[in-house]
Amino acid sequence: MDRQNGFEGNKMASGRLITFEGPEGAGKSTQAALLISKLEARGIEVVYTREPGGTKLGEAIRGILQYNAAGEDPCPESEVLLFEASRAQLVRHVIQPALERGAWVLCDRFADSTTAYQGFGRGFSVELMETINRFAIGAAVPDMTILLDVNVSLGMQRCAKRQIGKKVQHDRIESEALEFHEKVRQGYLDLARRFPERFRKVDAMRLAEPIAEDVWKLVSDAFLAQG
Ligand code: T5A
Repeated sequence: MDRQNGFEGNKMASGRLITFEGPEGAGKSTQAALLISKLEARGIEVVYTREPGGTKLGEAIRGILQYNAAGEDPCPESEVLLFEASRAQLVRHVIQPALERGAWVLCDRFADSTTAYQGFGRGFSVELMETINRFAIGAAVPDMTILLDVNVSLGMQRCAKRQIGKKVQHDRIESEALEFHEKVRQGYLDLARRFPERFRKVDAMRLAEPIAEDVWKLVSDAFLAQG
């Protein structure tokens, strides 16, 4: 295993895989959208996707994981395996083909979410989560993981604000206790320290625009500097 990266060092394709991670309300979707417009303006094909979801199977799993679509709560072990099933499908059906044709894939959450939420948050062995992640992602190793770091109370405030006037309220995992979300945040910070080659931590407790400027600098310096 590549100790700097956290995954096997068997990268396979000409495209780029950039993953956005962070606690609830970190602004992952907002920042992904801003980055997409900058990349597309440069003529780069971008595929945006999310976890759980991104395929028919993955979206069905998302309904089960977030809103109990199967009619009962998944037990913690099932929860891990459902996230991984969604991930395996997304990699084989969307991410891998896109990378092979040279597209850039921006993924809103990826394998590190399982390590942070189910490992650090739920208390499963981090090593076990990393092993299952490697099975699910195969060669789809992120080139860069942007960790949008936000404190739990600010992230939750943003989520609550977004919910105002909507029928669907907080989903199953979002509704976990604040202590759970604090463990998730600390887990992400731990991962960023362990894998500095791949992780880029960005202070997400600011307005969206300066965050987007930092994200753009990180991405363009890493991948576009020569062109
Ligand atoms: N999960 C997922 C696991 O437990 N294990 C796993 O392996 C995986 C893959 C997914 C849930 O599943 C869990 C984690 C999650 O609990 P989801 O619905 O996909 O849930 O939602 P999240 O990925 O958690 O995304 P969030 O709902 O937290 O939002 P984002 O994408 O981080 O934030 P965004 O951009 O939607 O912004 C949230 C709100 O804040 C505003 C936005 O306008 C929006 O209203 N906002 C800002 N406001 C002020 N300043 C800024 N800088 C702002 N940026 C955004």
